[in-house]
Amino acid sequence: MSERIVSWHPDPSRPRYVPSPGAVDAHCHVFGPQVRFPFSAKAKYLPQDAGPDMLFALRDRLGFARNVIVQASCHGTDNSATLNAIAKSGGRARGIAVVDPAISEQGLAALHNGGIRGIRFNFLKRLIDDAPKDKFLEVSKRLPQGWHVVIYFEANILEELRSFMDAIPVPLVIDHMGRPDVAQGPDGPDMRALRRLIDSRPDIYVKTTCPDRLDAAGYPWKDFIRAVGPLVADYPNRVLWGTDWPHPNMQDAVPDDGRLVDVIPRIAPTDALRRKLLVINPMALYWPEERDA
Ligand code: 0GY
Repeated sequence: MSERIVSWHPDPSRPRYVPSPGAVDAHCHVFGPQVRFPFSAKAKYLPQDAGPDMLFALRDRLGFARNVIVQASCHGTDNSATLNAIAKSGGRARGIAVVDPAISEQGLAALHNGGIRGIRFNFLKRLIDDAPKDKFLEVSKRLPQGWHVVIYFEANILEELRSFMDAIPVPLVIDHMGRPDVAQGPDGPDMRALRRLIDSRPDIYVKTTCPDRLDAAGYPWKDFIRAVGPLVADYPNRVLWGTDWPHPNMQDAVPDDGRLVDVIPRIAPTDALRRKLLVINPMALYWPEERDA
């Protein structure tokens, strides 16, 4: 693997929808810059640099106030690039780390001080070599106070992961809703399985993200909107939203971030729903001290 890929739009449109004041982009990443933060030897893709300055310029262009930066698989378990971006954000970013499950208490405390508020378990075989459930469970039991676990999996292994997820003793956030087949519609088997999962405990959140990844019919992502709108309406306290910028591995179908933002009012048609999706729910997970102040 030698070619460094570009998966983000060079000039995203300005969205028509203006996000609620204080809106949080709760799923995005940074790549590098590689000279300071080299990619992992195990990386399954090598992106061009997409560092904090680019991310924050996009945040401002799209009308968001804050970011939650999720450690991307290409950086392995070295969270330095994510921590660097958080440090540069002036308090307007927090993050999700990927850790070696054997990480020490001091290592976890250092991540907390750097603005990390959870860890991610990635079950996508095309992105990681192994996902040891027993070790993941062990580390999930000794996370700092207030942290949660983010899980990335595809719909075909949801049932297989149920007992593992049930045993995680902190809140769970599901990346991209566990990648349901949105073409099945709002009552299709994938969305029903997702609803059963959400119903199974009060502290599961789902990211209603990535129409570009999930809707095979492409823009204007009608299947995504049809499947996800009812989910937001039925679970307004359990949903998050994010751009997924810089859209890892989407180099063959790079989405326009402005169009992604314009999906928000389609899946959350009232101001009250949008405030939950973009402000209240992510603030509770990532900046709870501001909510409690
Ligand atoms: C995403 C999705 C992907 C990649 C990663 O960590 C990653 O590399 O999450 C993907 O390729 O589906 O959320 O960014």
